[in-house]
Amino acid sequence: MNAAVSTDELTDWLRMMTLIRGFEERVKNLFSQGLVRGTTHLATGQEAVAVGASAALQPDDWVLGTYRGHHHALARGMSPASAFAEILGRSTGVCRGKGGSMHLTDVSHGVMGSYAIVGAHLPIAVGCAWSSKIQDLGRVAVCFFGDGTTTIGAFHEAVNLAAVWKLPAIFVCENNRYSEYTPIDQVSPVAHAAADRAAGYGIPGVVIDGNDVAAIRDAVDVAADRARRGAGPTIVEAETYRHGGHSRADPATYRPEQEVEHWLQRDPVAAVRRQLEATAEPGRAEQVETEASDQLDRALEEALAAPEPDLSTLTDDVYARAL
Ligand SMILES: Cc1ncc(C[n+]2csc(CCOP(=O)(O)OP(=O)(O)O)c2C)c(N)n1
Ligand SMILES: [Mg+2]
Repeated sequence: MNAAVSTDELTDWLRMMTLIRGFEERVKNLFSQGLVRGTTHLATGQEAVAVGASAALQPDDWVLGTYRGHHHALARGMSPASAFAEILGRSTGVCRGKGGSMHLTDVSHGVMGSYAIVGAHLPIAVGCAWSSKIQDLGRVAVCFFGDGTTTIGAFHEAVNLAAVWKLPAIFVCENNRYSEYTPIDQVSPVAHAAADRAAGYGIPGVVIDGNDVAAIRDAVDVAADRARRGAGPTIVEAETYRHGGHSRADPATYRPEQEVEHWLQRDPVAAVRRQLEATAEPGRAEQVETEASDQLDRALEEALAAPEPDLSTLTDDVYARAL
């Protein structure tokens, strides 16, 4: 545990975290300019979970996330241009503009979907893990979900089956303390809504600092090793916080000011930046940030220039063709 972090790793982490943060800032602006239909759920403040977990995974491992899923998709390598295009409903989007912010999917990067129904993707992750086991693929399936999801039946069914069949699944709970507007301690009888439940399924449950990239990488590394050995799943509970409201319609006034301030002080992007500044040559962090920002500007320009899908493609990729 806690393998040393190199300057190159810190550079990669800052680059990706800055990219995710900047991507979501631009998405927020696009929505407020009325350029996008629907809604969006930002992961601002939770970037470390996606970046840390990805650092522990192999390119052919699978991840499944939620409607709050921009960070998972980008951290796994989805191109920002095709993610912007998807959110803007353009034909060059990862789902050809038919999925939008809540449904980013990119099988070529192991992003097996983002799901808007709370808890629905946990059994799907178990299906991925089962396919890996029966075909002896050596791949793990990582399922990201929120604290509130632990109160959904599908969470328990999925964890139970994965534990009984010793499937290579990793259940990563991003405990941001709220389920929409409800504090988790009002709906969970245990202190750690996900990890404390692990004992009931006879599997490890670990609680980690979800704003510490290295801690997440190490925890997922241990869980992935266990999964690949055939020893079964792990629940990793990452304690974190969303800086903004649940969705773009939520001003988040139900949260105590001091609580918000406490977590803003623990901003994971600023933390990685400080770490990099302490080890790299002067100017490295600014250079990384400028490059990420330029990359995003180019990606957004490309997405905005792309056409909307033609009406004739409406049902393409919607129905499976009979063989
Ligand atoms: C089955 C189901 N019930 C209710 C909702 C409405 N809903 C959307 S997000 C959400 C909160 C989920 O909270 P949590 O699991 O903590 O994830 P977070 O949004 O904090 O990332 C709810 C209740 C839904 N989408 N699906
Ligand atoms: Mg939550």
